Amino acid sequence: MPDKIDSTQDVARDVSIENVKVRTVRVPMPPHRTASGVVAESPLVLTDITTSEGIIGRSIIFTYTPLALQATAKLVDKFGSLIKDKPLAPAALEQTLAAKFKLLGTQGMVGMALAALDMALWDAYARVLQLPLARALGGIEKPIPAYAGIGYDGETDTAKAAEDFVKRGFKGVKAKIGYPTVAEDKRVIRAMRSAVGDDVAIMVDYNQSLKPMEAVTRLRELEQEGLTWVEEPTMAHDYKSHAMIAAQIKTPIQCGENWWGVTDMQHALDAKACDYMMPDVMKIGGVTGWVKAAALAQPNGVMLSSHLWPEVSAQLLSVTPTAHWLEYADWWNPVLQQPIEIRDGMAIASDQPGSGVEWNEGNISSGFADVKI
Ligand code: SMN
Ligand code: MG
Repeated sequence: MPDKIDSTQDVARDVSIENVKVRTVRVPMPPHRTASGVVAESPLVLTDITTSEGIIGRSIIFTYTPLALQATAKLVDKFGSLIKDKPLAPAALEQTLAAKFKLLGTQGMVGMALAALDMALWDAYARVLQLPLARALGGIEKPIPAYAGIGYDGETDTAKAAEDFVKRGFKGVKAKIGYPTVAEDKRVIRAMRSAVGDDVAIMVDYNQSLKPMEAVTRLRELEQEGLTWVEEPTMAHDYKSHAMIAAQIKTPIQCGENWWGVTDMQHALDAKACDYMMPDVMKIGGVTGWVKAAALAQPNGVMLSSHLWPEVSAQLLSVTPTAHWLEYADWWNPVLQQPIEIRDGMAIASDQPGSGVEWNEGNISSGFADVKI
């Protein structure tokens, strides 16, 4: 066997975890409105795992509200102490850590903190192998169709935002709806359609805001609008009602961003809750969780899209047999050295070692005072 291959294997085998560093930042952003609340800023936990080789793995955790920021960071720090001096073996560490939370469970902030470590461990692992994450997972990076998200911003502003994204090359746009009446929802959709034309995919997102029967009556009225999907019409964990809606509505139903781990995904599959699935790499359990979700999606014939985390998700969708759409958002660009590139509407997964997460330390240390978004 050639020496080169032996030495690479040895490098990966001997690496252990030396240090886990955790920071918090609050990145300003234009408010993102939904029918179920506003995201006014991006509270992020930034994790750096330093290995014995000096290679650093990084991850971003998004806590939605600053109220959960410090507590989540504390958990990442606390759990980080459990992996010090352990071999850099992300999938094995995921099992070791999960075992410690069998009685408590791994939903909520516990799961977020575990995902912070998992994503940083995989980033470090890919960097040790000097491969993009997609290749470290045995695949190859590939372009993924990207759509851009638009808030609950009314007819005129939603249509204008959609038009701007399409001018930038996006082939899909998703708007938050769930206005007081279906007539208003329809007006927003039609304004978007007339702004972007027939060749652009339009998705809509109710963010869990409708009662199940209300969803059936509303969505029936939207069946002629040519929507690519309707997302989370009702409560995320009410799989039975989602199944009832999906059975009666022709437009594909999309769900997944609120599933905690693949067990939730399995429950959704068992219930036939939706046509498409879009796990969130953090809530589904990091890279390890996503890989399990991708494995579950394929035999069930389910197309998988991503939720936020465009850089990491581009790597993961590259190795997902049923990859569908990547959700584009630029909210965290200020902390990144190299945000994901969109070329002709496709997300281009980084061909550099790692998961695509490298800090813009200048912006992070400046506290974002001067960051223009
Ligand atoms: C969403 C993402 C982030 C914050 C609020 C809502 C969302 C989506 O539902 O699908 O992008
Ligand atoms: Mg959504």
